[in-house]
Amino acid sequence: MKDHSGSINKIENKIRELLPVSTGELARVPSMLAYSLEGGGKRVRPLLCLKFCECVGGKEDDALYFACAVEFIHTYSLIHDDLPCMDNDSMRRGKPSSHIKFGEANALLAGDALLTHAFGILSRACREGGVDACKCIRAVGELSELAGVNGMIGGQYLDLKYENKQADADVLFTMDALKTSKLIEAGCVLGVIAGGGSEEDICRARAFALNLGIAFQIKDDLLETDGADNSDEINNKSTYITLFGKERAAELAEKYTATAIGELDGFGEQSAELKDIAFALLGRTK
Ligand code: GRG
Repeated sequence: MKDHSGSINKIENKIRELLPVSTGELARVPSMLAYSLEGGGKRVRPLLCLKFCECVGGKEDDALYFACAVEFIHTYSLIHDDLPCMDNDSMRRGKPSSHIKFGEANALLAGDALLTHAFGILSRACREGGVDACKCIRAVGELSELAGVNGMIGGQYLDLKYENKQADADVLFTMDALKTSKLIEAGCVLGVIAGGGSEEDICRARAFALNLGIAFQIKDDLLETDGADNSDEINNKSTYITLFGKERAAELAEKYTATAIGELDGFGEQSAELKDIAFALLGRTK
């Protein structure tokens, strides 16, 4: 795969630059956000955002604010997902989870702050990033939908609802399509918007993200099954592995990746890097 360290470095630097700043009694609050944001994340969603922007004729830098806003939302979802009332995971991105480090109430606040700040970043894209105001408004609408009740939150609701219950294949697909694909879709669609792509480009990005997200979640479940702490097992969660077994789940991850890659054909040669990223995610080890 092509080396994406240049793009990742841009994302890392912008994330740091966009962190809220506080002093005095509040000085610790931004550092709680920074703790979860910095170090260890693969930056898949923001990278897809930059690459989709390029794919439709924009420059990576045009999509940087949008990319970071999606990563702020993603990081909030991880902090909340790790809480004792959710998945109860004590490690995240190779270090103690936010609630282990700062306590449960502060972790809740850190997640809330990241969520709120993400929408401020979309407005700053216009005010200080030179992004067209109409693109920013469209991005606000897309991100709130995709991260909201009919998006990521809805998926998490189903995930909790089906704890201790076997979900069938249809429920599982819906759950993962919401919980995981929707935020990946946010990265992809916001990239197309930033790059000035057409409505047809946005449709292609959505179809790609749906399939990539399912493949991504199956791979995540496979990695969790092989890891030391399997919170899916502890929480009695339904996954493609509990439903179909490891071998069939791995085949399904391949199938959804191939479908995702196929959805990019309409972009022509411009989508080569995106195809490369989708394929590489299938072979990831974390
Ligand atoms: C509102 C209290 C409250 C909770 C919301 C929305 C939510 C909790 C959780 C979202 C669901 C979730 C965490 C889905 C998992 C998606 C997934 C596979 C995450 C891992 O993503 P990676 O591998 O992580 O990209 P890194 O660390 O590399 O960024």
